[in-house]
Amino acid sequence: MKTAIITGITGQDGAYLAKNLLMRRYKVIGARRRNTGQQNWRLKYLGIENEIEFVDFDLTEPYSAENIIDRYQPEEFYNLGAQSFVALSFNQPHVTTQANANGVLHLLEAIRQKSPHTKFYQASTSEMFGRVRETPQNEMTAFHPRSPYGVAKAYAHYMTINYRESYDMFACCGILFNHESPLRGSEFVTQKIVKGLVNWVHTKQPVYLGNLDAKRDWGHAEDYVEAMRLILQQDKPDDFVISTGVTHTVRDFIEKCLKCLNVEYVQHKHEFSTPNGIPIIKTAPEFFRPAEVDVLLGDCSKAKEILQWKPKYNLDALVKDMIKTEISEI
Ligand code: NAP
Ligand code: F7E
Repeated sequence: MKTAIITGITGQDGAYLAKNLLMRRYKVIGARRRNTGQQNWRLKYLGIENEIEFVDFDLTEPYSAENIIDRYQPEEFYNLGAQSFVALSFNQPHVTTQANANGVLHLLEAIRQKSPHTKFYQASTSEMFGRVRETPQNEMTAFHPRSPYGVAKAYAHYMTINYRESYDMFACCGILFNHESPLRGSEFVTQKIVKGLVNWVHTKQPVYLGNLDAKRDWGHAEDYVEAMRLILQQDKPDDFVISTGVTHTVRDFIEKCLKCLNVEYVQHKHEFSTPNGIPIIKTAPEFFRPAEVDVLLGDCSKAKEILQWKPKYNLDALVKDMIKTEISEI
């Protein structure tokens, strides 16, 4: 039986990855920080809360990393913990850097010193491409991050590669493009739209958003956690772009949701309304960012070839899954 530690176990990806590994008979150690709320709701939703051994952990505390790595000596370590909300990173750049950059250094150093056989997965991100230098983006595309979140993740990405090259560690980065699911946090645009529009059907309260023209390559988290697992099963450590290879605007996502909900609509420059003028989507300044990533589109040819990975969900299937779940929950 292999042991895997997952940081960020209470988040979207942590929950799906835990389920994936438990199905393969892993012992899963969930590294989570103390919290007074309903932190385990995703694990409960997937019916796996009782199959996980939890351990206290915070990315910002170096001893925390050392303690858990020394104690469990895991075969695999998936670092999915992060302050993951890009918009918040502009208001909390220090907290974001402590967790997303320095936190990763703590883990790498703890593995080097206490458990060098442990294979390490770092949750890198398409946000590092930022103001993109080429389209589509692949493993060789230069980074130009546009947020404290992206900058911190770029540091962690290079540090992971540096530990691999300096100390011969099995340390890998998955450069994952946006991935969503019914378990996505409600602050991210897809879930905000899904929840807002299902609520609109009942209340006619408009949903307030920011930039409707941003383009993202959206996949399904269930597909993407399988790629994480595959990355750590290879003969040699390496970095991989994980994406669908298709990009859509926020507007497209809204349209797909409205069609799924059978709502008739007309589009204007900054809003959506019904044909007789009832507002559905409006924009508000607080949801625009100081610097935006306008377009992301991933080229995952390397993952397809080496990992034999490809996504099962396209955007229509993702929208359907999210809307269906939201409707069944209210
Ligand atoms: P998420 O749902 O926001 O989950 C983030 C997790 O990190 C939560 O479990 C959170 O715990 C934990 N966390 C935050 N700060 C921490 C700290 N100081 N110490 C320990 N744990 C901490 O994010 P996700 O969508 O699952 O993403 C997983 C990882 O992939 C993140 O690193 C994210 O940056 C990266 N990523 C995500 C995407 C995407 O589209 N989803 C794409 C590329 C990369 P609490 O429950 O205590 O808040
Ligand atoms: O924004 C625009 C916003 O917050 C997507 C994280 O998982 O993926 C995620 O980061 C786009 C942006 O995701 C609203 O300006 C418009 O252009 O859903 P998001 P993100 O910033 O792309 C990457 C790969 C990660 O690594 C991150 O951890 O949608 N947008 N109006 C809005 N976004 C939000 N959140 N809210 C709005 O009202």
